[in-house]
Formats: sequence, C-alpha cells, structure tokens
Amino acid sequence: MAIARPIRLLGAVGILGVLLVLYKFSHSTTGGFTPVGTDKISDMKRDPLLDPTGEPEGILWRAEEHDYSPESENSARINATLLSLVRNQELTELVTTMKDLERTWNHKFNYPWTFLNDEPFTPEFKKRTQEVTKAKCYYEQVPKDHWEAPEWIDDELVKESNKILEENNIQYSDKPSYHKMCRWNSGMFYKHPALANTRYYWRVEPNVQFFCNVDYDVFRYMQDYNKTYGFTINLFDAPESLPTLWPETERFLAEHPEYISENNMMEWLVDDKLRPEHNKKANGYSTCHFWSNFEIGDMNFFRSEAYEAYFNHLDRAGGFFYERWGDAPVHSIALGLFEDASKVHWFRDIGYRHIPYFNCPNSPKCSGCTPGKFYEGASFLAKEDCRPNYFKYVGTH
Ligand SMILES: Nc1nc2c(ncn2[C@@H]2O[C@H](COP(=O)(O)OP(=O)(O)O)[C@@H](O)[C@H]2O)c(=O)[nH]1
Ligand SMILES: [Mg+2]
Repeated sequence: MAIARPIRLLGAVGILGVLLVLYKFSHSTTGGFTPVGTDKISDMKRDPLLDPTGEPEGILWRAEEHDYSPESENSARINATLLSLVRNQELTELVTTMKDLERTWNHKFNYPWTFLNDEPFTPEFKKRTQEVTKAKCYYEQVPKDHWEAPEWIDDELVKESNKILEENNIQYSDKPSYHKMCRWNSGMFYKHPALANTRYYWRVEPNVQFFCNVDYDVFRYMQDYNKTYGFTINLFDAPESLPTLWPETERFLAEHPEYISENNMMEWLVDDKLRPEHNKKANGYSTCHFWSNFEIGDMNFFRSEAYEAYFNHLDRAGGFFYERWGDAPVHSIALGLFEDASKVHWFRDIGYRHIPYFNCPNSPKCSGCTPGKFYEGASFLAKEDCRPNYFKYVGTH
C-alpha cells in the first residue's frame, strides 16, 4: 500500500526528532546542556570541552535588552568591578589583556576597572589603561599594613625556610614580594577601603587571554543564580609549597567544626587516588585548587566570619612566608569547606588562557584557541589537570 507523501514526511521528521533526543541524552553527562545535579563524571576519559558548549541555562541579562551605557546613572550594572593587582612595569601586558576582555565582554557592559598596586601608579599607566575602555577606571594603592609581612614573622626563619623551598624548586620562593602578594590575595584584597561598598569582582592579571564572546552580564548571573565563586581552570599544586597548610586547616577545623558546610567539597580536597604522592607530601591535601588568576567572586564570602577566622589562623601560622602558600589553595580550601558546592560555578563558556593552561570551549563564539586543549608545552603538564577529580566529586556545574 502506498503511503501519502505528507505522512512519509511526518514520519521522517519524527525519526529525526527521536535521533536528536537520543543524541542529547548520550551527551548529557559531558555536554554543555547538562542539568545541574546530575552532572558528575566518574571517570573523565574525554575532555567535556570537546562537546558543544553554550551559555548557562536560564534568564541572562544582555546589553541589547538593558541599559549598560558607560555613563548611565541608572544602568543595569550591579555592584561589581574588574579587579587587577598589577605593577607599573606590567603595563604593556595588562593593556593587551584589557583589550581582550573589553572586546569579548566589557565593551557591552562597561563594568568599572579597579587597579591596585603596592606602589603609586604612574601617569602613563593611568593614561594608557583608561584609553582602552569607556568604563570608569580607579587607581588605588594598597595600604602598607595590608601588604607587609605581619610583625610576628621572623626574618631569620624566613631565610632558612626559603632555602628548603629553593632546594625543592619552588618558583618565586626567594621573592619576598611574591609571598606578600599571595598573602594579600588571600586575606586582604577585599578589605581595601576603595572596595568597601563593592560586592562582586572579576580578577584579571596581565598577560592572560580571553577567547570567547560572552554576551550576558556574568556578575548578574552570579547574583541571580546565587553563586559565590566562578572558576575556569582547576589544577594540582606543588605539594612542597604547602606542607603544613592542610595540617593547619585541620587544626582550625577541630576548633571550628561549625563552619563546615553540609554540602561541602571535602572529597575533592582530600582525594588520594589520582595523585597519591601529592596527597602524602601535602599531608592529606590533594593540592587541588581553582586557579585564582581567574576568579569571579562574591567578596561577602571572604568577608564572612568563617573565612576571616580561617585566614587569621593561617596568617598566625606563618606559612605565607615560611612556606609559599598560594592564594589559590587558600581560597579553594575555604570554598571547599565552608561553602555549599552548588554555589561554585565552572565558567566553561569563558575561553581563557594563563600560560601554560587553557579553558577552551567548543563554541562558535570562540576563536584563537583549540577546544579541549588544556595545556601548551611539555607533556607532563597534562597531569596537573584536577578537573577529573572535581567533576567526579563535585560536578561540572
Ligand atoms: N603591584 C604588585 N603586583 C604584583 C606583585 N607581585 C605580583 N603582582 C601581581 O599579582 C599577580 C600574580 O603575579 P604573577 O607574577 O602573574 O604570578 P604567577 O601568575 O603566579 O606567575 C599579577 O597580577 C601581578 O601583576 C607586586 O609585588 N606588586
Ligand atoms: Mg600570572
């Protein structure tokens, strides 16, 4: 019996529809369309960034639909700033980075830039940075008492202990300014008087790159979806830089068990399966962390009682100077312990590079990087990726 043409057509469309649904299902554990809550990957064999990546689900604020003009008094911008601690001599690299972020995102939203420095910014620095953006730029100096080592730090002990770090090839261990920078980023940046009324920040470093057009207000996304912290890259750290960070953390937790979140990320922090040696040398800490040269965060988290008490405990212990604790593991441990895991967001759609690592999604909005390529250079860098653990224990949201 012959089947009428319209019925045949209908059948074909139906089959196509079923195939499409099946395709989406088969990619649902790794794709950009994964619903939050069912998004863990138990064994990451394939980089999820190879799958098509879109914007986060839900209502997003766009520059075409709201007032984001630079001078507007009643703009749709929320209480947020782009934030960069930077030196005068990094001006050229910073301008390149600013151009990238302005081109891909901020020329649409015009969020202000705040530059911070332990020294005064030069007139040239101010002129050349302001030329790159229509948004307001603020130039602030870090107060001395936020930057310098606290009085209880023993200089002789610093010298002796830094020798051990050098023997272990810990980068920058002999640079006092690097230790100060890590401490400042851990416990001081959000205390700067110029930021007293600012809530959200996007941290930007000189010499990083942005690859993808981002067409929604990411700060508004953080606020509307109740996010505390957003990251792009998730790494292992050098355990020799922080042998006592976890033991100090455990000591703190013994005194303050009340700060531990019910839905915490402890398993990610203490995993000993993927890199057992790291866990051993770091005395119980996997060394996994959000790479903090990129972070979009809510400063209220860092201003909380729990974080303040944790930072003060660490600061007293002295490991910012006697070891080389980075702000990345300190932020990450605090988030992993005190925050609800659902409030941390992987900005998979923001193409990003800080040498030698990438977050490069598969999206028509991106150009200049290779989707799914995580590192550039020596092949040993591949194992520095801690996303397999993060996706396994926390998820891909
Ligand atoms: N003003 C100032 N900024 C610093 C200093 N040390 C580091 N930074 C900034 O802190 C961030 C991290 O430093 P960077 O050299 O990139 O460290 P790395 O990414 O760990 O290699 C960058 O934004 C630097 O510009 C310093 O002594 N003074
Ligand atoms: Mg850097």
